[in-house]
Amino acid sequence: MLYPIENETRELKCLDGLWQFSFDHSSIGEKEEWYSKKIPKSIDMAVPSSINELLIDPEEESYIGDMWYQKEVFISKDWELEQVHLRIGAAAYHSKVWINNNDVFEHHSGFLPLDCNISNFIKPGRWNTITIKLNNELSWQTLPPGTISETDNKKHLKTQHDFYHYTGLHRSVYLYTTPNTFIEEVSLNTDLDEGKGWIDLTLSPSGVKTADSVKWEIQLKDKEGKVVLERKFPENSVQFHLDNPRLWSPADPYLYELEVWLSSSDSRDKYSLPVGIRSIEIKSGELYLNGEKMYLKGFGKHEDMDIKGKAFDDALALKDFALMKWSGANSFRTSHYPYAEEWLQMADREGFLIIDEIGAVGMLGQSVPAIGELDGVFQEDKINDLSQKNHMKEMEMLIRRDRNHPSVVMWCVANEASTMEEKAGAYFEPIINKVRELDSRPVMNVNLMLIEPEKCQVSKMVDVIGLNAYFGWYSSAGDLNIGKKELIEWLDRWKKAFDKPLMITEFGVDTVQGLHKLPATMFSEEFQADFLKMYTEVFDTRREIIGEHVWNFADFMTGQGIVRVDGNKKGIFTRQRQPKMAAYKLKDRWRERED
Ligand code: GCB
Repeated sequence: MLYPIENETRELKCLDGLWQFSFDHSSIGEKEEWYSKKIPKSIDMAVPSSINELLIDPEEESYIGDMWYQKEVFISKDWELEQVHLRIGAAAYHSKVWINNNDVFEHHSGFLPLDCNISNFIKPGRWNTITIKLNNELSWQTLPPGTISETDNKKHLKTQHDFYHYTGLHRSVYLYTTPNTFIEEVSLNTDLDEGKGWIDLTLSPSGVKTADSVKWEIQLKDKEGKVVLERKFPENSVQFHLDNPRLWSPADPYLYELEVWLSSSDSRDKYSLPVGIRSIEIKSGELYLNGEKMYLKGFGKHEDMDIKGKAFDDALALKDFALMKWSGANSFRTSHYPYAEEWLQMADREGFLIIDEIGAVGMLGQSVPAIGELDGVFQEDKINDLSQKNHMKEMEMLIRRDRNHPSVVMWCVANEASTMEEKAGAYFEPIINKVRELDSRPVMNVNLMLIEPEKCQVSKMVDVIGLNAYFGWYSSAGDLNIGKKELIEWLDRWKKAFDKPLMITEFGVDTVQGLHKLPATMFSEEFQADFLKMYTEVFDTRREIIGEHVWNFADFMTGQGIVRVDGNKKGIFTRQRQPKMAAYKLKDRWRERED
């Protein structure tokens, strides 16, 4: 799960660019062994990118089923003596990989990386073929869930989530090498105690021969490259401390560099990663970073952009961070799935706090808007034991990928699940226990506004209760006076039922940029500004609220439907990242708050 890097012991080759791509409407590719030849009727396809906005034919744009990617890659002769690994940042949603005719790996997560050792299947010094079969069907057992129907030989997907079902190789594809005995995992946890910064480090080697022993060496360097700590040890875990370390925080996102060396009888491997020393805790119902109270200001986001869809793009990410900084935000939630790790790396450097969410969105029996009756879903034929097993597995992968990032301050186990159902408690309990077993960060679950606190089966298990509130929009539409009463009454009930910290994970309204109305009415820029003002005034009177995340940072694409005109328009910025009026109001509010 370590992010691929290059250095004196490792090489890295990026396979981004154009790949060959074919649709497989009748799912015959495997039977016809497409991996053993050039995939038929192929077209050029960009990687990383979603396929959807690159295609003009509506049947292709909304295609559900099997697809194939293929690329010829020259592998250097020098790699003969190394271990060679393939890493795909994200393949949405199911993928199967062949290297030169060999069936190598299967992966079932649309938002977490696929990483496999392909040394036994490559031909160094020659051209090699990488073939990937992708499938974008969802079921009640996938994250997120969805259901498939078929008419006239065409598959249709129905989901309960409110973002476009983009498909493709969404993140970079790499080949990288390691020595034969190599560092497979580095897991670190930092804490503070009386001026000392503690680091717990767990290291895992791979490829160690029996009867061989490995030796570890670590160096912690400051920003100037000066070694501030050095250790040599044979064990796979160690704890050490720094006196008076420079702490990591949004105001000063200071990163040390940790270099880890592994030596065995026949090889040496090195892996380096940035380390931010900080503590995070919930104390007396509030959130503390390095012992100081924090109020989270920021956004629910999406990985979403014109043309490239859900692809990770450095330029877009830089722009988003610049705009979030400008607005005075200090945090965001990876709603509603794990984002590319590059987002977390940037957040570490830029000083943002992240609520890291898994792809468990739409575990409920109806779709947006968030009103109406909820049908049961925690049952044998829908969200069942297999769903729970997959959910747990993805949570584990997420924690293994992201735990070293100082920016990650909380894990979020689901967005808007049907948590009033009796069986929801038994479903979430082992998942939350697993998260706690793997990591010490606070755990959160996000609730839909239809959830009645007194009936919620999950909130008692978490540290922070996430709330999505749209009173004055989905209820009492357009009336902010009644909306305010409903909001206050709902918050009172949550406080009474649990007396736990509340995080407002969503509040916002669809707003058409350039539409102005006096007096303010729905969809106008004035209404968005008034709505956010009313909500934030209420938040300011309530000590139990530990933060506010506006829905959404930017307008984003959704599936077609009668409540969305060219996507969800609740952005404070447009999809092209230009500000609406409310952006300036938020900036004034957030920049003024010291915490
Ligand atoms: C929600 C969902 C979010 C939707 C939003 C909306 O509660 O969590 O995914 O986009 O409402 O705009 O309806």
